[in-house]
Amino acid sequence: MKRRILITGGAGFIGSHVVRLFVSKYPDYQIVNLDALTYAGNLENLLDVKDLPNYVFEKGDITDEAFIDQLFGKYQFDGVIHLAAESHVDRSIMDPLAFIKTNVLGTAVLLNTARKYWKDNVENKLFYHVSTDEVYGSLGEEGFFHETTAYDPRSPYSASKASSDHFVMAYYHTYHLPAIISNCSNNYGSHHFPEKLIPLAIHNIKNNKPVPVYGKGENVRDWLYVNDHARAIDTIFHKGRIGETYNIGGFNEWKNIDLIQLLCRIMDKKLGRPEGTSAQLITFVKDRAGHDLRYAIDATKLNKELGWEPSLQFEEGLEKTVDWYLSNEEWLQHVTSGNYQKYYQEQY
Ligand code: NAD
Ligand code: TDX
Repeated sequence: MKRRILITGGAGFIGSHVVRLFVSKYPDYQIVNLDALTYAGNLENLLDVKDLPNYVFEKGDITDEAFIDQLFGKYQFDGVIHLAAESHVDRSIMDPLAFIKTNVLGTAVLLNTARKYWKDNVENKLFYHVSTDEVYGSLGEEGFFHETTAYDPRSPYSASKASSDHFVMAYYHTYHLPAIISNCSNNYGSHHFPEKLIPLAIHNIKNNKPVPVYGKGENVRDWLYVNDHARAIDTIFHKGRIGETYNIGGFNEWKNIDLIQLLCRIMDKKLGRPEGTSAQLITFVKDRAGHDLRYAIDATKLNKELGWEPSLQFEEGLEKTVDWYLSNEEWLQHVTSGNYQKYYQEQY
């Protein structure tokens, strides 16, 4: 079936991987990438696919009702994969309102417009909302987040994502808008903006700068290779059940300090430095306010119902990620100039 799909936030980290997968795997689909190109959006992420005939880029803001309405009118979308968001927890602590605007209002504008355009015929329509495991709050030493776990967001970022999830389900129940949500764990891989732990650490180790570890480094995250998240989105978009939530994760938990130690060993090897050199850069800094202790996703439903599973072991994915950063120096230079410097100064 030929489809017209709106992907929001396609110039960002995960979005660019989703756009790349869809335009190359589905030559019959028209893929429209809508992105405001904030500090996190970068069309250099899509240089390899930008000239494909089934791909179009539209610059615009998801909170701009008139623009979104005009876009739906122009393309008559039958699917939306919504990734556009403010995504960094530390920035949400500095400026919560920006997160409420984009993540809550922006999602509501998209839902409302989809509802308007799809109201007479919802057949073969789908609003797919990409969300995070952070909506479930923080775990102790044991247990997992399941699709039925009660929401308990604790940062302005996770509160804004939780709110957007609630609006998606409200539109499903109230207006019968066909919708699906997935909640994924921490992603890593190429094109990840270097404000986030893994690319920040790679960048700093390479440049012999301190690697900041918050608190004692005991917080635990469940890491998934970004291409595996994109594959999960593809699977759920095509095979998921309307009105359902799917958790996506790698069953791959790491304490931050252990992860950074592993990364230091990989970097020593790749840079030809004596073992132990990079680890000397580890610097414990003030903890993040309200720092969630542990996230762990149970992705059994997605595996059992739709057959998805991660394709890579963490060490292999991390090596591939390091290789990408070491051979894409120009990309890193571009994204770490200008505004990034100001943000980085304010952080420490
Ligand atoms: P990102 O910050 O790298 O990219 C976000 C993109 O959205 C950027 O291209 C940005 O320009 C765009 N954008 C921001 N505000 C916009 C607006 N008002 N209008 C239009 N475009 C706008 O984020 P990411 O890490 O790729 O995350 C993508 C989505 O996946 C987010 O919804 C995030 O909550 C979710 N998610 C991320 C992770 C993760 O580990 N990174 C894990 C689970 C879920
Ligand atoms: O410099 C750092 N030092 C450090 O110790 C940074 C940037 C982070 N950390 C810690 C905080 C977290 O425990 O590392 C862990 C990972 O931090 P981030 O990379 O900022 O990710 P996190 O806060 O876990 O959120 C990410 O995963 C879920 C994404 O940014 C979210 O968009 C996603 O929803």
